[in-house]
Amino acid sequence: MTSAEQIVDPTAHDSGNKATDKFKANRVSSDTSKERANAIYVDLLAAIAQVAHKHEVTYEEYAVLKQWMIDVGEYGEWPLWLDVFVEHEIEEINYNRHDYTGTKGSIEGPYYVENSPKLPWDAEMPMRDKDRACTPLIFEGQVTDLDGNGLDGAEVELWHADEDGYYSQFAPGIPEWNLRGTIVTDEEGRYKIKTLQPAPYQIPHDGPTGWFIESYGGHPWRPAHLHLRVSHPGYRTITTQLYFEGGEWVENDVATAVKPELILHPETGEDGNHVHYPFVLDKE
Ligand code: MBD
Ligand code: FE
Repeated sequence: MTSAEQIVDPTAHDSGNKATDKFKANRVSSDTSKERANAIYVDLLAAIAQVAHKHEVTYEEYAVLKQWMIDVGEYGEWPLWLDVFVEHEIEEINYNRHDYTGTKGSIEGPYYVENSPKLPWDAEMPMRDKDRACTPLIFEGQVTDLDGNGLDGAEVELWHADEDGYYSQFAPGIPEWNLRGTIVTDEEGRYKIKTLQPAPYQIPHDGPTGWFIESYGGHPWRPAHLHLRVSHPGYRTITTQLYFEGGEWVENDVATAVKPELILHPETGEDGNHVHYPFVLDKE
């Protein structure tokens, strides 16, 4: 593509490949032993065998699966498909593994970017005039420890989609850090962020993840949501999402990432919608 070409609609191919490129930039590893890997893979293969036998999968269906997996890779949609359909299980398992009593987490999803611009505790998110014309959302609260002491200098990283459902850095034509910021709490741990009211969100569905959903008669919708990562040295970092009471798809999220504790109760004011949320961090 030349720089003179204008992309009007971001495609699944485009956002998928951006998510894949971002993911690949950090090579990951884990200290899984050979014994543990063996146990996991034996069970994984047994689960596949069980499903194949149960449904007497045909050769045509097997070929379609092979083709589809190749397509998911070529469209760069593995981060999308895995985070929509698998990440919530991993998140739950790893939350239950510890006896945390602080704020609950949720999945990160495919569109987190680290090192977003630092903002003071009372700030407006980076946004365009187009975003400023939407219903404002004033989101405030306090970051505390388990005893309720405010945490000075905690970082509240916030990212969310614009009114069209696009995330900066994953859709073309949006300023790099649009609707992404790292708010630093004041000495009492407070934060107050002005952003826009997000809308229900359709995951990219014009590629293999969308074909997959279409094939079984599902839907590609997520409820309107804010993504957050809240951290302070010495405390457990929380990755979470917040939703809006009564919002469409809150009861039926394609990514299965809603928990009752993560639902905000908006109050409508003259200057926009107001929501409060406390973040309670467990010690590391
Ligand atoms: C999103 O915005 C998202 O939050 C998840 C979990 C999956 C796809 C897109
Ligand atoms: Fe999202």
